[in-house]
Amino acid sequence: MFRFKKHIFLLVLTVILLAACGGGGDTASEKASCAPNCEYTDMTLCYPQLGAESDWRTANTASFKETAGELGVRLIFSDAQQKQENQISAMRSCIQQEVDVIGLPPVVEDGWDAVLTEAQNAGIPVIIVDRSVSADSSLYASHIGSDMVLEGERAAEEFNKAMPDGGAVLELSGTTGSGAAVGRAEGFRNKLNDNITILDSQTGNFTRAEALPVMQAFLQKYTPGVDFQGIFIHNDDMGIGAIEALKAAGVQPGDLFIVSVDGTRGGFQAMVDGWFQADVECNPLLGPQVMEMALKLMNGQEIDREVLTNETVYYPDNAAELLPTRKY
Ligand code: GYE
Repeated sequence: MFRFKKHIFLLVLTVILLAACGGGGDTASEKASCAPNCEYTDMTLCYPQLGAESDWRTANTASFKETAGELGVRLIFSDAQQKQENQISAMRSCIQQEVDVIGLPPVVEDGWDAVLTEAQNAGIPVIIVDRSVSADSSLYASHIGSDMVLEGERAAEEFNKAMPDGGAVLELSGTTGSGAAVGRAEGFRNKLNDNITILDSQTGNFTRAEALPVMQAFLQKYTPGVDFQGIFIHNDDMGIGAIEALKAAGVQPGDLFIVSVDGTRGGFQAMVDGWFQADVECNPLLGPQVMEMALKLMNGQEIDREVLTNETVYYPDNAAELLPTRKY
C-alpha cells in the first residue's frame, strides 16, 4: 500500500515539474539564449522554398543559399515543387527541429492558419517572404516582398500608353490563388483604360512548359492582330513559353504589344529580340533583407511589419546595354 502511494506521489511530482518547465513549449525569447547579442552564426533559418518553377525562383533560392553561406547562417532549405502540402510538412519539420526563424514564401495565399499557429505556439517567428498570405497578420512577424498590385498597375499603364485608341488583350496569369497572380491581376484591372478589354485570361502556372500550350490554345481561338493586339504575361518564363507558340504560328516580334513581369535575363533577351515591349521588375534577391530581419527578431528588436521592395519598369531601348549587368 505504502509503495503504491509512493509511486502515485512520484508520478504527480513528475507531471508538476514537466508543466513548470513548459512541457517543451519554449517561447522565442527562451530560444534565442544569445539575445540581445545574437550573431548570424547563432542562427538556424528555415526556408521551405515553394518550388523551382522559374528563373526568378532560381535566383531567389540562390540569394538565400549564398547569403547564408557568406553570413554563416545555418539554412534549412527544401523545395516543395509548387505544392502547399509539401511546404506545410517542411514547416512542421522545422518547428520540430526548433529553428530560430522561418522564412515562408507561400505558394498560395489561403490555408496557412493552422501551421502559422503551430509556429507561434512553439515561439518561432515567421517572416512571410515574396508572396502574401490571407492569414491574420497577428500570426506572423512580417512580410517582405514586392507590391504585386503595383506591378499589375504598371503593366496596365504600358498598355494605356501604347493603345490610346483601345483594343483587346490576353492575359497569361500566374499560379491560381498565389499572391503574385492575384495581386497582378487586380492591379492590371485597377488601371487598365476602359477602352481596352481583357479578351481572355488563363493560367500558365508561372512555368514555360505550361504557358506554351495555353498560348497555343489562345492562338487556335483568337487571331493575333485582329481579335487581340497585346498580351499581359505574369512572368518572363511564361513569356518565353508563349514566344515559342507565337513563333510557330508565324507571329513576328513587334506584331503584338507584350508586357511581362520579373526582369530576368530571359526577359531582357526577349526585349532585345523585340518580343517584349516592357518588363516590370520584380526583385528576387531577398536573402540579405530576410536574414537581417531574422537576426533582429532573435535579438528582440523592433522590426517593420511590411517591407516592400523598390522596383521599376525596364524597356527595350537600353535592354542590350543592361543585359550583361543583370544578376538573375
Ligand atoms: O514573378 C515568378 C515566380 O512570386 C514574385 O513567382 C514571385 C513570382 C515570380 O515563379 O516568376
